[in-house]
Amino acid sequence: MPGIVIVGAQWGDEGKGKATDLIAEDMDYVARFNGGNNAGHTVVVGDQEYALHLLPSGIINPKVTPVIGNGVVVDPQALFGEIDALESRGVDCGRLRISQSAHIIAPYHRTLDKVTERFLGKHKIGTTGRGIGPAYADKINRVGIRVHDLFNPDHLRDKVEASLHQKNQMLVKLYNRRAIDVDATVDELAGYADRLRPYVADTALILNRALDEGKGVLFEGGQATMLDVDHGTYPFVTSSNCTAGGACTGTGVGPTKIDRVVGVAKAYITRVGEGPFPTELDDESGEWLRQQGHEFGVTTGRARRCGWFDSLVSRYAVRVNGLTDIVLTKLDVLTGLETIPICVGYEVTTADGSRARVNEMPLDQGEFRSAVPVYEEVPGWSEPIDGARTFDEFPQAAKDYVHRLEDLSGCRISAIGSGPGRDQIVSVH
Ligand code: 2SA
Ligand code: GDP
Ligand code: MG
Repeated sequence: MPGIVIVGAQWGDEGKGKATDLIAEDMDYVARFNGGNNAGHTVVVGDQEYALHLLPSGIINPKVTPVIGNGVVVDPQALFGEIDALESRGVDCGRLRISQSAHIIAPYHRTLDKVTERFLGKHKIGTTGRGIGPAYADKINRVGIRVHDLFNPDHLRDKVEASLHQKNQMLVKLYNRRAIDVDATVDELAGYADRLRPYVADTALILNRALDEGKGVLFEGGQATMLDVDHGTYPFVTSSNCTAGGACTGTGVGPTKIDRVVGVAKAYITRVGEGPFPTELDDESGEWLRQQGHEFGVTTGRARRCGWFDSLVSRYAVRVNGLTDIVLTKLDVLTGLETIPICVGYEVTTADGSRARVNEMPLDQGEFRSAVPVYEEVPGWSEPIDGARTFDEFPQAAKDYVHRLEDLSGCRISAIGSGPGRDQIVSVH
């Protein structure tokens, strides 16, 4: 059985939750490797819809052991809230295993996230306000608190003091806010220890042993390629590695154990938060996509920005993730369009002020910000496809659209989503 990585190929919300739930059918473990409860992954099973944030999408499947890897940032309050909500609906979360080395999102990280965004003003990132950036910043600054620190009260106090020392000076002097109380913070975090203990494990050991024994491990990415802190549209990114390499560093499993890397892409594109988005539609077509595709944030409820499929983005995602195949979702949403534009290049303003046509993702953010999409228009279809069970049943124009995206992306499309339901997915051979 293989090691399979699933990543978002665009700016997120491509339907990774659904793809993970499906591929998890044949897997023994599903491990989250990055991000935290900023994620919103939807899984629809029959008439039940589950919105997962911190927990791996495999949690719905009783045969799967869900794992939160060391690369994830864990907000204990959010974790227990999510476990309680799922257990009240009959989903058993007792199998969950959490890395002892995962970093904790403390209450002050949430405060700092919101304060920083407010002070950034027009330069804000449009974060989810869940404390993700400040928690990862502490990890990199070596003043983070890890899961195992919660089990040693003296150690925990030292860590909280070290972390709050500089932050309190900043909060008081720069932001004119009250200092955060060390004692109250230590008490709150220590209060989670007993409930957390049974879930905590050496997850790198568990996953490596599982792979060595021939078991199947699915590595589930949060957010997406274009939100990756290294490869995304920096600074309008999240603070973790959402690309395939993050699966290794975020779980402690080496790249030689990975057999397949699946990129999930929507048949169009959405983005939440700030930052450049060349194919964004700020008109009635964008509103049409938002309504047809129900494009609203699963975590914050924010309206998602919508635009046409961008083949520079998908080609880039194929490259930086080493994708073996793409799962294309929400093709059904495009039904009813007479023609469908596909972005095949950009007109950008270069550093010397001249205009140029580029066919690959410009890594200069100035150029990217100036990008005007060059479109190719292909015929649409009017027949609904949400009931199709095989690729052959799709209208010819839908098949041609899929093949064109495949050609432009330089990667095989292995499955197509034709609706939100678990069974609304069609394999492409
Ligand atoms: P953060 O909170 O520091 O990670 O925000 C930084 C940027 O990352 C974006 N981001 C997301 N983009 C799409 N979907 C996400 N999850 C939720 C969902 C979003 C929601 O599934 O709908 O409910 O609003 C997600 N999480 C982070 C974020 O918009 C910033 O651009
Ligand atoms: P994720 O963050 O990548 O897991 O995606 P989200 O759950 O945030 O957003 C994807 C949305 O699209 C969810 O509401 C899914 O139920 C829905 N969805 C997934 N695949 C399909 C599809 O093929 N067709 C339609 N219409 N909806 C889909
Ligand atoms: Mg989402």
